[in-house]
Amino acid sequence: MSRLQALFWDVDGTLAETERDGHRVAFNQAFADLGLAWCWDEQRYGELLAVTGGRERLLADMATRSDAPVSPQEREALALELHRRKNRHYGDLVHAAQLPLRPGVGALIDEARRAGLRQAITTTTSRSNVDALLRVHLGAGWAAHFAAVVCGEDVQHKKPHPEVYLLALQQLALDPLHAVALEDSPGGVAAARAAHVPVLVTRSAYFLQAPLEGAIAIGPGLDQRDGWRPALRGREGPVTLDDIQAWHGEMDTVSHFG
Ligand code: XBP
Ligand code: MG
Repeated sequence: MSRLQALFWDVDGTLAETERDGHRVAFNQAFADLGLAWCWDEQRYGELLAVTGGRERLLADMATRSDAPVSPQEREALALELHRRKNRHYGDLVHAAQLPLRPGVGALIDEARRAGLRQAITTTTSRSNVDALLRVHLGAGWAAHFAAVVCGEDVQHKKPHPEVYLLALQQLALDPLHAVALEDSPGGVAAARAAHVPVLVTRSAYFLQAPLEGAIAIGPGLDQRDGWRPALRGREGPVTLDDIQAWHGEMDTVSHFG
C-alpha cells in the first residue's frame, strides 16, 4: 500500500460553494456594469458550468445569443472586460464574508498540515480569486500552507484536461499515486483521473446528482460521516486523514461509483 503524502485541493465547489453565490452573482454584476440586459439565473449558470474558465464560459454563452457582438475580436474583447470586472466583484463578495469555506475544509487543511502532508491548490479559477478567498479564511500567509498553487493562468488547458494536476505533480516531484485530489465536479474528477491522481469527491450544490465515476470515495461533505461510499465507520465527527488514508489504501479494490 502506498502511503498518502499529499492532498490536492480544488477550489470552486470544493473549498467553498463559490459558483452559485459567488462567480454567478459577480458575472451578473459585470453585465449590469456594462449596461447589458444579460442575467445568468441559477439554472442557466449550472448549464454553463460544463465550460470551465470564466472567460471561456462567457464566450460559450455569447455563441448562443443573438444580441452578442458578431465579430470574434469584439466578443473576445467583451469577454475579457466582463471577466476582469467579474473577478473584481467576486473579490468584493468574498471580502463581504459571503462565501464561507465548506464545513470540514479548514479542519482537514489543519490536520494535514500538522501531520506533515504536503498540500497544493489545483484549480482552473484565476489566481486573484484564490488569493481573495484564502486570504479571508486562512489569513494573509495562506500560501505558506501549500507547496504548490496551480491556477487557471498557469495552464494552457483547463479542467477536464489534466494539465493543472500534472503541473502540481511536477512541482512537488510526486508520484500521482501518493496524492489524493479533492474535487466536487465531473470535470474535476476527469482531470485528476487523467493525471492518475486518486480522487475523493465532496459533491457541491450544482453536482448533487451528477454521474461521477472512478473516485476512491464520494460523499456529501467533509464535516459528516454519513452518506459516504465506501461507507465510513462510526457516525460522529468529520472525515479525517485516517479515513482518507484508508480509502487511499483500498483504492485498488474499488472500481466504479455511479
Ligand atoms: C472552476 C472554474 C472557474 C470558475 C470561475 O474552477 O471553472 O472557471 O467557475 O473562475 P475549479 P474564473 O473548480 O477548478 O476551482 O472566472 O477565474 O475562471
Ligand atoms: Mg470545482
